[in-house]
Amino acid sequence: MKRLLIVLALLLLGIASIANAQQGPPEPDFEGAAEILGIPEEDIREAFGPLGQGPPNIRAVAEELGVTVTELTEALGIPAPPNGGGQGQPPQGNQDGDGQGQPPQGDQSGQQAPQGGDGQAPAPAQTEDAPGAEDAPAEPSDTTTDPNAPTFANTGTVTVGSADELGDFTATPECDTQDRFVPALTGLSFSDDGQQWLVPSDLTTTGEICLDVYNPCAGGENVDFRNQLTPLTIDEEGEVITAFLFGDNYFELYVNGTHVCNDAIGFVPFNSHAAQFQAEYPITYAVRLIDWETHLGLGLEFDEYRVGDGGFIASFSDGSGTSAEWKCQAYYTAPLDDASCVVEDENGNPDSTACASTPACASDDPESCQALHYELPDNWMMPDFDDSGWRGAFTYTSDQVTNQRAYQDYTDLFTGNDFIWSSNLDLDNTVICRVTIDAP
Ligand SMILES: [Ca+2]
Ligand SMILES: [Ca+2]
Ligand SMILES: [Ca+2]
Repeated sequence: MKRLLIVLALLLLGIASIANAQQGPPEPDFEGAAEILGIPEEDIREAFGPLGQGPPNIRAVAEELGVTVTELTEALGIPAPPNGGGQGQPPQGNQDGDGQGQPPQGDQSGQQAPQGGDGQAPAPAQTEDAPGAEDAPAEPSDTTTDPNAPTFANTGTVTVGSADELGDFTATPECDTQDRFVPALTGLSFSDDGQQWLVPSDLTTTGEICLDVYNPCAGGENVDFRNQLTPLTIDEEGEVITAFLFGDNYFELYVNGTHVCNDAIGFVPFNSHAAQFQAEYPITYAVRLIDWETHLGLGLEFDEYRVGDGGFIASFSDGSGTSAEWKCQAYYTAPLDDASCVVEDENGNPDSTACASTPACASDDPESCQALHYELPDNWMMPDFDDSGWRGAFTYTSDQVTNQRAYQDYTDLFTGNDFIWSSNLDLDNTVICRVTIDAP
C-alpha cells in the first residue's frame, strides 16, 4: 500500500507542483466522496479532522480510510498533495519505542574525537581545485556533462534552516565506550508548501543489522566474523554471496528488493560490516546512503558547522562490487546558500557541483542555509525500478573518503572496488545507488 501511494504520489508530482503555487484549495466534497468511496461521510470527516487548522496529512487520512491518496483526493475533489501527503512518520518521536532520551543537539560537541568529525577536512579537495588526478572524481559511466546542455527548473523542494528533532532510529542509540560517539538523530523539516521532509532521510527501521567486522561500540574488531555469517535466503536457487561494506556514515543494503541489513552506527564512530545472502542472478543491489549531520536539516556537523562528506564501498564474493557501473541519485542536498545552484538534467537528475562546497551561510548564519529535498520513490530498491535515466555513480579513492580504521585496517576485503557517491561528495547527503549484476 505504501509503495503504491508513493508511486501515485510521484506520478502526481507534476500536478502537485502546480497545485503548490495555487492558493486556497477547494473545499473537500465529503458527501460526494462518501458516495464514491462507499465510506460513511462522518467517517471521512472524522479522519480528515477539523477544517481550517492547516493542511491535513492526506496520506494518513487515506491510510486510515483504507483507500489510496489518489482515490481519496479525486473523490473529495481536492488537489493531490505534494509528496503523497507527507512522507513517513509523524513527528511524535521514536517509533521503536526504545525511549532513550537523547541529549540535546547542542550538547554533542563535547563528544568529538581528536580527529574531528568524519576525519576529513571541512572542505576536502575532491569537488573543486583538485590538486591531482587521483583526487578528481571519475567520469560517470554513462553520462558526460555537456556544458551546453539545457538546464531545467528544479523539481526539488527547498527548506530553510534547522529541522525539528525527532529522535534516533538507528541500531546504536548509545555507545558505552571510550570512542567518540554521536547519536544519529533524525529530524523533520517543513517546506513552505506544507510538505514534511525527514532528514537526513527516512530510514528502514525494521530488519537486520549487518554483521560487525569492526565496531567500536561493540568491542572493536570482530575477529570471528567469518564464522558468524549466516546467509539470508532471498532466492532459494540462488548463489550464496558474502558482502563487505563500509559507509561514511550509514548504509542500508537491499538485494533483489529484499532488505538484507543496515549499518549499525548512523553517524560516528566509523564501523564496517559483512553480510551474507543467497540470491539469484540477475542480482540488483540497492543501497540507501547517508552522510549524517548533527545540525539536522542544515547538512552541517559539530560546533564548527562543518560540511561533512559521504562515500560508500562494498565488495561481493562473486567478484562484483561498487564501481562506476553503479548509478546514484541524490535526494537531500545541503547546505546551500541558494538552492538554485543545483541544476537538473533532462531526466531530472540534480547536480550540485556548481554550488559552493562550503557555502557562506554555514559560517555567517546557519539558519539561513537552504536544503534541497526530493521525494524518494518507495520502490527504489526493487529490481524493476527504472533507473535508466539516472546518472552513473561517481567513484572516489579511499583518500578522498576516509582515514578511519574501520576501513583502513580492512582494505584487503575491498580490493578492486571504488568508493561511490553522487557527483558531490560533500553536499549530497542522502544518495541512493543501484546496480544490476547479470551474471557472476
Ligand atoms: Ca556507520
Ligand atoms: Ca555532507
Ligand atoms: Ca560523513
